Amino acid sequence: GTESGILYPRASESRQLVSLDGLWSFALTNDTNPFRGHNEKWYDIDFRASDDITIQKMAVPSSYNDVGTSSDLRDHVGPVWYQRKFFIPASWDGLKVWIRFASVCRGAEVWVNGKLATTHDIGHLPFQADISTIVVYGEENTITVAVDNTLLEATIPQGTVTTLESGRVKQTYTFDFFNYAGIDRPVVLYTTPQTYIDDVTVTTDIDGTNGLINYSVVVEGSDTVTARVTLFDKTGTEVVSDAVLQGTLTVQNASLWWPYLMDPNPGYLYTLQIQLIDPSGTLIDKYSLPIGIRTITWDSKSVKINDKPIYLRGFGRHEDSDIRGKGLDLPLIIRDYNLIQWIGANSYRTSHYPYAEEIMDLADELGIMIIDESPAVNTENFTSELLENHKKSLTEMIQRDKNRPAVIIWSASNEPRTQYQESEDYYRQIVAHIKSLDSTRPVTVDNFQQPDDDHSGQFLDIASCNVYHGWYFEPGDLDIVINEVTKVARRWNELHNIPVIIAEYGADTLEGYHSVPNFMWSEEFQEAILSKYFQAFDEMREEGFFIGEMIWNFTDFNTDQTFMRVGGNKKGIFTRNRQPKGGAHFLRKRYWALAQYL
Ligand code: GCB
Repeated sequence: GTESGILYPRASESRQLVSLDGLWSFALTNDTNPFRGHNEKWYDIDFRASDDITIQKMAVPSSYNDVGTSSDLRDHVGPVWYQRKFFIPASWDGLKVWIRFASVCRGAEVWVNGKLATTHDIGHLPFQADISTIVVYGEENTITVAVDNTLLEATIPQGTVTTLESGRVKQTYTFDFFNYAGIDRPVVLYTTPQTYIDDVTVTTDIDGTNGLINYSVVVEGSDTVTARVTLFDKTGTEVVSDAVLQGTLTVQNASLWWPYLMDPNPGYLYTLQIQLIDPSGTLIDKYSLPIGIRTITWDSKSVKINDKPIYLRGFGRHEDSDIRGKGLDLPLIIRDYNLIQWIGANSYRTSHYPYAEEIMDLADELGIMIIDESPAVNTENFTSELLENHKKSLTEMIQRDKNRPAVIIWSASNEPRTQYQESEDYYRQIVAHIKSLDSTRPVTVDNFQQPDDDHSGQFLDIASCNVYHGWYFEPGDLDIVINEVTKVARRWNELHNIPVIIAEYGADTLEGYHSVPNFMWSEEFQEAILSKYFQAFDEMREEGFFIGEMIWNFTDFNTDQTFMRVGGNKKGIFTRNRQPKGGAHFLRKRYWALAQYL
C-alpha cells in the first residue's frame, strides 16, 4: 500500500524518545451535549485555568470506564477530553518531532498548542503525526485529545446509538465484550532526523541450513543517503551485513524461529540494524528491528513452520482486567505469559482486535504463535463504507505486524454475518486486500455459521470455527458434543478443502461453584464438557485436516450489561484475576501431553 510506516518507536544515536504516559487532565462532555467541547473549542483552553470545565485526573495508558465511581463515566457515549503539558527541548529544533499513540479507543482528534495535529478513527492500532511545525522549542507545549467511543453502522467495530426517553444517549453493540475507551496504550514523543527510516519490511526463507532475510527499507527525505544493514545474533555478535536499501542477507547455519516447545530454544530473534549514511560518511539515522527466521507454508491439510506441521494449542483472549479495562499493564502481560507457558500453550488468537505491541513483542520472543485479528468483530450490513473502513483496519494491522515472526495467520473478522449473500463479494474483496498486502501468511475468518450457510469460506486458506454445542446449543447435553463438533469441522474441510481450527469452544464457569453430578456453570461441568471436546479433537487429529484447538477463553472478562452475563463472560479457564479454575489444571495436562506428542 501507499501507507507510511508505523515502526515501533525506539531510541538510538539518531532518535530520542520521551514518554507522555502518566496522569493527564480529563473532562467529560455530557451525554445530551456531546459536542460541547468542540463547540467551546476546548483544544484552545488550558483546562487548569478554566472554571467551566470540570476536570479530573486520568491515567494514561488506561481505559477510563472503570476507574471512577459513577456510571456517567463508565457508560459515557461521545467525546471525552484529555490534556497535558509537555516540554520540548531547544535542542530538538531542526529535527522531526513525532507524536505517536499506540492506540486510542476509538476515534481520536489530537491538537497541539490549539492546532489540529492529526485524527484517527480506529482503536487498537497505532498512529502518529509529525508535529515539528506546531511545537514550540525550549518551552512548554499543550496537547489535547478528544476521544470518541461512539460506534455506528460503518465504524469498526459496529454499533448503534439510540436516545432514550430520559434523554440519555445509549450505545448498544452485538459483540460480547465491554466497549472500553480511552487512551489505552502508551503515548510517546520521538525525534528523527529530516532524512529518516520510515519503514522496513522483512520476509524470510530457508535454504538448507542457511536463513535468507529479504529486506527493504523506505527512506523519507534526501535520496543521496546510502545504507549499512547489519544483522546481529542474540548475543550481539555481527553475523552478516550489506550496503543496499533492498536486498537479501544470507545467514549461514541460521538459528530458526521455532514455536514454544517445538525446539529447546523457541522464539530465536536476530536484530536487523539499519543505518543511513550521508555522502560524507556521517551517520544520519539508525533503527533496529528484531526479526525471526522462519517459513510458513500451508496446503489443504496442514500449516507448517520451517516445514514441520504445527498443531495449535491455545486460547481466544481479551485485553481485559479489573480497573484498567483494556489499558496496557506490564505486570499483567508478564503474568499472562507465565500462565501461557505454565499451561503448555503454543498459540492464541488476538480476539477480537490487534493487541498491544508489547504483548506481540513477547510472543515473538517466546515463540507463541499468533492469529492476528482485525477489530472487525460481528461484521454485518455490508456497505461500501464499512468495506473501506475494514480494509483500512487491515492495512494498519498488517503495516504494524508484518515483520513479526509470531504472527502466522491473519484473521479478517470474528463471526461476521456470512449467511447473507452480500457477504460473498465483501469477503472476496477483504481477502484479496489482505493478500495484496502480504502473501506470506494464510488468511482465515473466524466463523460461527454452519459451513453450508456461509459465503466466505471459498476465499480462505484456513477455516476457523466457533462451536458451542452443549452450551448455547443443547445446553447441558454433553452426550451430543462429539458428534456435533466433528460434523461441523469435517464439513468445513470437505466443502473448501482447507485445514480447520476450532477457534472457540467452552462453557461459562463460576469459580468455586461445585456440583456433582456436574451442572452448567459448575467447575465440574467445565471439565466434563472439555473432555468431550478433547475426544472430538483427537478423533479429527487422526484424520489429518484438524490443526488446532483454542479454548474460549483464557480468562474471564467484562461485557456489556445483559441478562446473559453475571459480572461478565465467565468462560475463562483462569479468573479475571489470573488464577486457575479446575478447567485450567485439566487443560494443562492435555496441552503438555500434546506438546510431547509433537
Ligand atoms: C462467540 C464470540 C465471543 C463470545 C463467545 C461467548 O462466539 O466470538 O466473542 O464471547 O462466543 O462466550 O458467547
